[in-house]
Amino acid sequence: MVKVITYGTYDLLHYGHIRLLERAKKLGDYLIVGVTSDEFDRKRGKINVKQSLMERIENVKRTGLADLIVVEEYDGQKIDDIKKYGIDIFTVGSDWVGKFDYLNEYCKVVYLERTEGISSSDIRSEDSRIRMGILGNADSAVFQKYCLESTFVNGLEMTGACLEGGDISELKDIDLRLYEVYEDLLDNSDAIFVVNHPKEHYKAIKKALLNGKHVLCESPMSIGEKECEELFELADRNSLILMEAIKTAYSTAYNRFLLMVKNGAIGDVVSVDSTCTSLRDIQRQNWDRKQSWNSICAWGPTALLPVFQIFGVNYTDKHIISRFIDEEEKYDSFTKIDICYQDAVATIKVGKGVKAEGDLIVTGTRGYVYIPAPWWKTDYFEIRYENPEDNRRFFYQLDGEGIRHEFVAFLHSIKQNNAISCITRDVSKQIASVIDDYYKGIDCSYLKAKER
Ligand code: C2G
Repeated sequence: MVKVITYGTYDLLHYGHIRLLERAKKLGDYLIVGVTSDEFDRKRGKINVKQSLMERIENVKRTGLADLIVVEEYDGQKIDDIKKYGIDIFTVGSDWVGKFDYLNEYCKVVYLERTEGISSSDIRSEDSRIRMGILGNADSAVFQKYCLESTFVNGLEMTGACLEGGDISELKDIDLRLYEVYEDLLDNSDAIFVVNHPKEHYKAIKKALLNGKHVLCESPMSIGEKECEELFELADRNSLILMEAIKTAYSTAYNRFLLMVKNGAIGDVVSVDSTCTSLRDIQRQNWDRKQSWNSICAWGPTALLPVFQIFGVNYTDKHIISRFIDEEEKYDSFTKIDICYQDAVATIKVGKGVKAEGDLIVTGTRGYVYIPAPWWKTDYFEIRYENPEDNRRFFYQLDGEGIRHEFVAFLHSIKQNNAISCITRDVSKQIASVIDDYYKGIDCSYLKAKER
């Protein structure tokens, strides 16, 4: 009996896949089909897969061509499977020519002609083409980054930009249609990515929702819990998606770390220490304080995210300590916030005018989690115990700092008309509330910068 094996994602099964499986079957007497797991696809950069692993397995099964279906979960599994199942022939479409020649050491490798004119990514793009406009006041480098990230997301087209309060000619070298006024951007978009100054977020989001547009907004969504609540209600009333953007929340490693902590990997969590600093912005030549986000807005949401996601939002009290660059503008160079719960405490430190080790440490009664700087671009974390031999290390590839994953979640939410955000609404509202208290001076004390 000649045994054949082939692998694939088989998302939105189409005749290109089926023709491949038919010809693979004809190469021998017994065909094994390896269907890739969601995690394995994400790890190898396939972030747009629409269907779950079970749906994809079911579709392959229904073809009746596979004698056995296995799940491909890790690099190197092909060699293990070839040995385990005594495979005679490995086959795959000709788009992979050369990539699997190394398997000739274990079995015969056959590349079958790929069927032209059909692909899962084309199907994905057709049925979920969303035109996204960006409303910002950031520099063009940031717009470049967002445009690049959007190219990895099937069906998402970054179509236009509006630079509020900025010089639109700064964006001349990005391939986006530029709009002088926000209304024109709205008229030519299905969804808006709001990244202008946080003080303008509430107004910009409300206008987009009232114009029937979905909204993804860099956190904080508003300055004040009440406004945040009002925006979510407005989105629900209009069956629109309103999602908060904190890219860390969409990194696989960050979500794995959170899951392990919640599953008790380090025992009861007693403390979270989260630090985010960067001098880059204020050291830039053309740094403009009026346009620039202060430390609490630029870094506060990210630093607060693990605190509220681990302990929840019902803390007993907090103390905000800030050092200003500009007291009138409430532009802080450094802010530390201590947050107390019944049975735990958290400290965040954020700063655009200081430099510190940007790590995240989660203290537990059995061990602790250590995420090294820059922890917010989470791709690696350690779980450490008293006995170092029990320590565990985890690495999950993070492409694009998590922005493309954020876009995928936003697109899926629009498609399913159901917000599948990694950030729950109570966390969004509490972030808005803490920043509101900062501006109102509630629970605050201040460090006096040294007179020069
Ligand atoms: N295929 C094809 N014609 C198409 C599309 C896909 O012949 N129009 C083939 C691919 O070459 C592959 C199989 O169908 O052999 C499954 O394709 P995908 O689901 O896109 O998965 P892919 O990632 O290409 O699978 O490690 C091997 C990879 O997993 C191969």
